[in-house]
Amino acid sequence: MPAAPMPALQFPAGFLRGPATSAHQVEGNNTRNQWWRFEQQPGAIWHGDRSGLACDWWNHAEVDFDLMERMGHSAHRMSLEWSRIEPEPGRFDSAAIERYRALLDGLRRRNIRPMVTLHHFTNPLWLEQAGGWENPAAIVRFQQYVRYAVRTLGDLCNQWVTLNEPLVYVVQGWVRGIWPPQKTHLLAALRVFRHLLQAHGVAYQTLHANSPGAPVGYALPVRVFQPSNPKRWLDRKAANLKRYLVEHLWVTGAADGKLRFPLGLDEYQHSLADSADFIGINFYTRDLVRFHPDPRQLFGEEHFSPDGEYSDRGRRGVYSEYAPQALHQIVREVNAFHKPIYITENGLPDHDDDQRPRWLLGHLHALHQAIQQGCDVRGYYHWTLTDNFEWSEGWGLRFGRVELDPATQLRRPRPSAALYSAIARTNAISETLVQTYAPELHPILFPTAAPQQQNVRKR
Ligand code: IFM
Repeated sequence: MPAAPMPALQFPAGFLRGPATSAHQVEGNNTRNQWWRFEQQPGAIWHGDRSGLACDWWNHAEVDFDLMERMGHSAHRMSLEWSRIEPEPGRFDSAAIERYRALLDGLRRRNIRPMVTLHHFTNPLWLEQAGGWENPAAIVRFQQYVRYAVRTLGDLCNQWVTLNEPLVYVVQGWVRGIWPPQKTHLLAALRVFRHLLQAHGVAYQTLHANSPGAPVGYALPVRVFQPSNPKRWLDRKAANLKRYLVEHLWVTGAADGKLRFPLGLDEYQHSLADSADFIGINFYTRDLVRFHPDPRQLFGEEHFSPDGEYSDRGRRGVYSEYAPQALHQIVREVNAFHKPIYITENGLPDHDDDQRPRWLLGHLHALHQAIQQGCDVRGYYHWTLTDNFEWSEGWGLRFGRVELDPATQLRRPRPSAALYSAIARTNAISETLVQTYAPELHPILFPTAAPQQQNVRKR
């Protein structure tokens, strides 16, 4: 007699499921920001790619909204493009706001709850020309834009993210120098970081003053740096230093309002204190760190485990190692701040979709375990629905559950689209889904069920 199926791994009622996107990566023709200008430089983007029409959301986002609805999504994290809303300093564009109102309304009519990010890597060209985030005036400029956005969109959006991955923005632009403004200048990097943290606090207050009931948070890039050799003191110190700079400075600053060294000397910022109603975690991988004397590497060289499993990004750089246990670890750590947690991004580049189903299941299982252990996780935003413009890697990395041909705008769902859709619809991971999409995970997700035949996938 066949064994009765095990009970599904059920997520709590109201747990939000849907994709995450950002304006520049999906809208198309965002010609007034610094990324558009950067893309025109020869050699800036892999294979000379450009964002171009991207996923054509400025004209036809509803095509993907329909897909989300059909896939049973209950939430979507998107961002606003500052350079559309304020194309010149102090001149706000009501037509852009009308389009964003239509987008937010379109989501709500499909029963998809929007979470809106106000800054996701791009700046208006005019801000960039005035010194960008190195200039403290950016904080006031950002506040004015945020005030306008919440006053004109606040009736349609009741959850806000101030800034996306501030540390990624700083490291890529001022430490590694591979994103605009292409600098390698540690002091300037710290200045920008400090201004971003202050801007977060100011934006938090502005959002609350204008839309008191709407929760506000940030989306933190988390890489769970671990010592390459835990027995080596220098490796442990190097990993801890990275965790301090990349994660702790921000999270603790937004909790107690202090600008810690090297951002400041513990100055207290009233607007920053208790400035997160929730914590957003963007998780893609863990990093191993071995000590390195180079201060530009922050005294730690990042590398991946030699026997790890990698996404399409391979061993080249970031976002690559399969490490759901690190997601579990970080969720438990962040839970100590007693704030609701959202996974504001998680995904992988996988053009042939031979890993995505298993990675999805592995990470959702890690979250499920954390929830069972009492962590207050309220939702999971998968990066992403449709292939989109992946910054320096252009169209060379495919993060979508739906394949997109940017030239024709034709969309073709990959197998993982049906998987995530089934999870989203039922708010659960069933044994059948695991058997169908990643049987090798069955003993891990359903350890007390009858043993299944193992089918280990390629590395
Ligand atoms: O595409 C990016 C996104 O803009 C920020 N987080 C990581 C994603 C994948 O690299």
